[in-house]
Amino acid sequence: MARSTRMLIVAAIVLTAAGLATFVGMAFLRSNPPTIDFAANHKAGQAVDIRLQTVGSYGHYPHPTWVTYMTQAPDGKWVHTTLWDLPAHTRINVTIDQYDSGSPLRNQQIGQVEGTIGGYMTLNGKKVKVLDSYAGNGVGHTFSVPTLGINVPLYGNSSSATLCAVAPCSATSSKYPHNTIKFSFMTPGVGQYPWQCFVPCAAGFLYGNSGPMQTIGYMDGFLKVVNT
Ligand SMILES: [Cu+2]
Repeated sequence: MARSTRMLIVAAIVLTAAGLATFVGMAFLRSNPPTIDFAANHKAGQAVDIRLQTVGSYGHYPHPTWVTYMTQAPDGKWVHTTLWDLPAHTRINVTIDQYDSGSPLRNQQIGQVEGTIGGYMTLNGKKVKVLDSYAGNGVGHTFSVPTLGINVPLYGNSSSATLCAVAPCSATSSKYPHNTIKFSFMTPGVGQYPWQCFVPCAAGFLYGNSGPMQTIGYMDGFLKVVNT
């Protein structure tokens, strides 16, 4: 075989390999974390129910020690993601099972419930408008959508209790303490609205503010509001 032909074949193989690697890499970036579709088959005027949980440590690869949110998909499966497709101009009923501990807030403002329907949440069935983070177990996380003015503080569990350390915690909910927080809000028009936790809850990171606090799928995500 001529040298030029051999070089052509080698170049073709190298290019194909590089192309495949790029394709696989991009596919991974596109699909991780996945987006849960709460907008499919949505009928106008119908509310959407979402169940989430907050866990002190994810318990799995690649970051078993990172604090995280989890999302229950419409089929009941728990998924490690914070990305959701939501129908526009729709009431969203959120339930959060909070399995993590809490602490006093650095900024008392985020102990206030804001932007929900009625301006309140329920904490284990009781109506609450503001949490005093210096009382009881303090605040573990928040669910906050700055562009929509939404803020919901999540009451902590006693740090002396044995807390759930492997997500999802639902299968073992009777074993581990948790607080159940419920609230509702209206989605706006089509757009991507970032949401996040505002408690610096990333243990082991400078000021608790990097790692899971800056990673989609853990302590922040997007409301992807779509037309249905
Ligand atoms: Cu948090």
